[in-house]
Amino acid sequence: MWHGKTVAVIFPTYNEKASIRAATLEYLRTGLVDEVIVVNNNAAPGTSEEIAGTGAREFFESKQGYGHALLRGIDECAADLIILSEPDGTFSGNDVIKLLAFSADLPVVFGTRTSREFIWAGANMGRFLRWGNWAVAKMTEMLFNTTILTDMGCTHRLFHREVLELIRPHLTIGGSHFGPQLLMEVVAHRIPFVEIPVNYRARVGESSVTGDLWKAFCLGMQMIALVLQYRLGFFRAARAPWDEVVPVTARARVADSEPAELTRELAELSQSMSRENAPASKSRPRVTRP
Ligand SMILES: Nc1nc2c(ncn2[C@@H]2O[C@H](COP(=O)(O)OP(=O)(O)OP(=O)(O)O)[C@@H](O)[C@H]2O)c(=O)[nH]1
Ligand SMILES: [Mg+2]
Repeated sequence: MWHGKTVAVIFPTYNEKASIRAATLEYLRTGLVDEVIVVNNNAAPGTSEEIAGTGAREFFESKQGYGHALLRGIDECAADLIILSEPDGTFSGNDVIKLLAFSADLPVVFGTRTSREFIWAGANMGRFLRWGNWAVAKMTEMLFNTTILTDMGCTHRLFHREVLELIRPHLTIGGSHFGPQLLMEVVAHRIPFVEIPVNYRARVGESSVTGDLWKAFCLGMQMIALVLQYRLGFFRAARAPWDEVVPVTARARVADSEPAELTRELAELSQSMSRENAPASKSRPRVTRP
């Protein structure tokens, strides 16, 4: 729970039998996550047994692919704040609070895996992946005049529920470049967002996407094609801008949900501070220099 809003984490799973239990518990242990939704995408045998008893809810999605799995999770999720992640050990539960902190100001918080200080030893973020992701993100930033973007495909992201409701009809990609499509739909709807560095650790087990350089290169090409298609207007024609559809800003909604007690305490604190910082009493004699 965060400022009266429920928080859910969605994990798509395919080949994470060895890490999914620890990942689920790591997120629940933060005390901020109300529920973990696991979408079993024809996952390795034994995955369900690993999830059992953790408190996570498991759904089964038979349509194969990263996008199909995440979409199923989104459709099943009723939380106010929805965090996407992966249960392969790469993302950290400690970053939940960072995503949530920015959710008070903006309806979308994207993670980036390309900040050097956050890339752990052994993480699959070599030069090619890091600069490739950065280059396509910068291209997007320039073509659409967005705020800073340095990663197109980081799964670790937070959305206010209204955002996903707005863009859900336009999410059509079932495969690996669903991540970039999600980002492009946020951009196309002109939904305010911020990108923050998140920890990126070594994966437990084999990566089936970006571990293979050729697959990663093809994914990069698909990302570039997708961005250009959006820029050329193939997908953008019928997008209603966020400000027109959801006129109440995320900031106002979070402020509304702050407990009255906290608001009163803050008011008292600011009053006492303004008293303390007020110029010294006028009755006090001025110090005159000789
Ligand atoms: N490869 C693959 N992953 C799937 C599928 N369905 C769900 N996923 C999930 O998608 C996530 C990404 O797959 P990974 O094998 O970790 O690929 P990756 O190298 O992390 O890819 P990036 O996150 O794009 O860097 C994992 O959480 C998988 O469980 C599927 O059909 N194929
Ligand atoms: Mg992964």
